[in-house]
Amino acid sequence: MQVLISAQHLFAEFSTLPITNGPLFAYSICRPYNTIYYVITSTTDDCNPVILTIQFSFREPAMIWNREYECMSRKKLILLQTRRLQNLVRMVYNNNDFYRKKMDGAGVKPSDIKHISDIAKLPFMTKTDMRDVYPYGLLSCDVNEIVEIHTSTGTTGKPVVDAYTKKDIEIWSEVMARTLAMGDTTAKDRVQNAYGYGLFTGGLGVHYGARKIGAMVIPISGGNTKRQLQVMKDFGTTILTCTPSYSLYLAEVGAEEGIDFSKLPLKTGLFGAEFWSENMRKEIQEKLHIKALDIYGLTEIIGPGVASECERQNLLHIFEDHFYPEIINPETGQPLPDGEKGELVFTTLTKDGTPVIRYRTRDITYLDRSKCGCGRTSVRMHRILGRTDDMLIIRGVNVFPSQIEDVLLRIEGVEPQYQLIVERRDNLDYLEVQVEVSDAVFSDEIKNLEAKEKQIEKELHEVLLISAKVKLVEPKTIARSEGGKSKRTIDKRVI
Ligand code: DLL
Repeated sequence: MQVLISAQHLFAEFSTLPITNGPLFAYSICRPYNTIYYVITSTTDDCNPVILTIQFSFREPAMIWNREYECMSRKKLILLQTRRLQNLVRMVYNNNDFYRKKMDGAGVKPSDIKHISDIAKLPFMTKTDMRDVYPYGLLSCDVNEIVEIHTSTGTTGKPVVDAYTKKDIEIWSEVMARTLAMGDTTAKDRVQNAYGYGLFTGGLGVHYGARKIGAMVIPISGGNTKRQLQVMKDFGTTILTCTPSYSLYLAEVGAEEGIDFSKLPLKTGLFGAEFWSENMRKEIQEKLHIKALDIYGLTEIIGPGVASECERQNLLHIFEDHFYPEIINPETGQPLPDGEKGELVFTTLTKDGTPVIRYRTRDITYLDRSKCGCGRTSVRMHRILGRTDDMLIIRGVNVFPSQIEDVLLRIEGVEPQYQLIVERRDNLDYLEVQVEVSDAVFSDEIKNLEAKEKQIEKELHEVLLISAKVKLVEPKTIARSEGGKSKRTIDKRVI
C-alpha cells in the first residue's frame, strides 16, 4: 500500500524524524500490537523505493475519559452550553444578592439569555468583586450544602473563596479524571501527587481525579525532595504531578543521587500552576524520560481541571461543557476573535457552590477551534503567555507586589521604596526584597540591621507563605519612577 503522507504530519507525530525536503511517501504501514512501522521513501517508484527505512515504536494514544462530552459535536455542545447558561443565570438571579444587583445594574434579566452568545450581555466580574463579598457572598446554595472550601493565596487581605457542593466535587473529579487520562493514567497507574494539599487546589484536585480513575494515589504533597525520590523508586511511580519547576529540581537532585530515570517506570508528568515554556518541557522530558503535559486551572473557577493538554502536546483542551471561555481585549472589554491574544474570561456553567460569571482571569492567551488529531472536539487555548497584572508566581505561589508593600509599610524605619528580584537557581525560584531604610536605621550597628532583615523576612513569610531574602539598602538607592509606573519587579527567570 502506498499513501502520500505530509512531512508535517510525520514531524508532528514523531519529533525525532530527520528533516527531509520534498514529499515523503509511507510505503507500507502495518500495526501489530502497539507498534507502527513506516517505511518511508521519497519516491513513488515502487520498484526502486527504499530511500529511507524507519521503524517507529510507540504506545497507543491515551484513552479519552469521557468520549460523550469530550468529543461532542459543536452543534450539540452549543445547545448544552445554552441550556446550562440559562439554568446558571436563573439560579444566581434567584438565590444571590450579588449577582441579582449586578444583573439589574446591567439591565439584564434571566429571560434575556436565549443562546450561549447572549453571555456577552452579562457583566464581567473581577477578583476584587470576589474579595468584596468574602467569605460567603458568592454562594448560590445553602451554606450547609457546602462540603469543602479552598481559597486562593496571593492577594492582600481577604482571599478568594471557592466553595464546593457534593456535585461540584463530582464535577472536579470528572474534569481531573479527563486531565489525568490525557496523560495516559489508568487504574493500573501510581500517581505521585507532589502538588500541595490544603487550601491550595492542586493537591486535592489531582487526588480526586486519580481516585475517580481508580489509580493508586501517593499523596506526598510538595517538598522533601529526597523522600520524593525514594518514594518514586520504592512505589514505582508512573505519573508525577507537581509544578514544572519542581519537576526539574527533582530531576537534578535525582541525578546527584545517582538515579537513572530511564530505568524507572515514570511515564508522564502533569505540570501546571505556573508559567513554563517549550524549552522547559524539552528539558524536563529529557531529564526525567517522560512525556510532560501542561495543565491549567485557577481557584476562582475550580482549581486544576479547567484546561489540559492531550498527548499531542499542542494547545490545551478547555473542558467547555463546564467552563465557558471568552477572550477579550483587556483595555476595552470587547470580545476578540479566535487566534487573537487577549485576556481569558471564564463562566462556570455547572457549579452550584460559588458559580462564577464572566470572571476576568488576567491570564493572557488565545483560542483555537481547529480540530485536534486526538479526536476531542473542544476549543483549545495556547499555553498562558503572560498576565495583565503584576502577579508573580514563585514556587507555584501567587505573589502580588502589593502584599509585600503592605508588610513593609507596617515596619518602623523602612521606607516605601523597594524592589523585588526574582531568580531561578537550580530550577527553584528565589525572591529577594531590597528595601530602603531610613538614615537612622542604616547607620545603626550591623547586628541591628541583620535583626531587622530577619524580622521583615518573618513577617513576609507569614503573609506570602514562601521565604524571601530581605536586603536593606541605603536611602535613595532604589531607582525612582519618572512619571510612569515604578518598576518594582525584576524577574530574571529564563523559563
Ligand atoms: O494554580 C491551580 C492549579 C493547580 C493549576 C495545579 C494547575 C495545577 P491558583 O493558585 O488560583 O490555582 O493560581 C491560578 O496560576 O490564573 C495562572 O496565572 C497560573 N497558572 C495556573 N496553571 C498554569 C499553567 C492554581 N499551566 C493562576 N501555566 C492562573 C501558566 C498557570 N500559568
